[in-house]
Amino acid sequence: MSQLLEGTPKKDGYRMPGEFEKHTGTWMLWPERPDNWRLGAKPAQKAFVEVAKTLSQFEPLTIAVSQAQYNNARNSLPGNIRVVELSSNDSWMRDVGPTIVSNGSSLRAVDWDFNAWGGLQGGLYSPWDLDDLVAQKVTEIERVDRYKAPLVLEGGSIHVDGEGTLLTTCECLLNKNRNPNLTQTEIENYLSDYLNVSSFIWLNRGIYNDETNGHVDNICCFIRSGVVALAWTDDKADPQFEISQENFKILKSAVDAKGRKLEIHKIHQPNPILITKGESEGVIVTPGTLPRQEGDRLAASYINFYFCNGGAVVPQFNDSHDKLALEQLQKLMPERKVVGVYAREILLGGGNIHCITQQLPGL
Ligand code: KQY
Repeated sequence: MSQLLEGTPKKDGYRMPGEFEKHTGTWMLWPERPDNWRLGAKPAQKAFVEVAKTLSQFEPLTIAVSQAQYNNARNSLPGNIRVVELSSNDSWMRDVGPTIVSNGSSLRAVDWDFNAWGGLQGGLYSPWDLDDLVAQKVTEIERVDRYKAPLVLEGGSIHVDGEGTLLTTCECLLNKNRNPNLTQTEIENYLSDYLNVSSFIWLNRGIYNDETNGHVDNICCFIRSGVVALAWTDDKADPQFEISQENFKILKSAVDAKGRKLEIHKIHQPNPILITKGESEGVIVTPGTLPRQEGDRLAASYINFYFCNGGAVVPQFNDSHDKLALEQLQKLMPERKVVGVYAREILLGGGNIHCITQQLPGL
């Protein structure tokens, strides 16, 4: 049972905890659609299994899967992972799942509107009706009561420090393909009401060529309150250079909700990763779905990692920067075990490890 609630989390004393705080568990979805995942999603499924096995060593994990893929998913995943049948249009639990808020003794959910990253003006596929119901279905299974927020928002477009500060990008949240009738102030007011935040850090743009319109979870995240990691490049010829410089300046002058200046750590991104001919040819072309073309640059970033209890699961690309990213992140969070998972197949679908996971905070 999950009740639809009146009011807002803020009025009721609930807040969104930082992802780095304790979790009850994690939810993921199983990849399947052949017009986003090459070769009938087989290689992506293997990568999701690796993420799932790694993550489930740290905390309880549930994977939602369609009826058609139930046996395949169940047989591919170890028994410590709960597999439930639940329909969706694709597999981005970060964006379609609920945002869970806590008052310290109980959890509630925020269920945002979802329009597939831009609706009919630049969205990535249509229809998205099944995705839009995922948050509600998860709250039913978890028996968590739910607020319906009147705002188009994906979980990957926000990060919070759990102490009143929210990090996002203008490129995404102010994009006319999300909430065209709302001003920045009106959007901030909704975020304040539904996440209980009071201070907003607006980065400009996200990772170069990110099909989500620059989700913050690919460019910058909180390591803990007061400390952020920013995707970086030293290559002045890379269009990412200017984007990261711009964001660094914004972070440098930012103050969080507690009045603190931020400690900023630069994490050098991998060298540009392009879609190969073979990878492109493995994806079925469907009208209205973003094509995967040979030579297109993928939005690769180590920042798209996921915190779990006592650990962090970090994308790896077989790139010369992989090791450094792992070492830097491990140094930044010595209390956690930082683990790399090869994630090119997830990247080929348009996101990464953070985008395919959604936490249920702890109490
Ligand atoms: O990065 C994400 N949060 C989701 C990416 C969606 C890509 C759909 N093809």
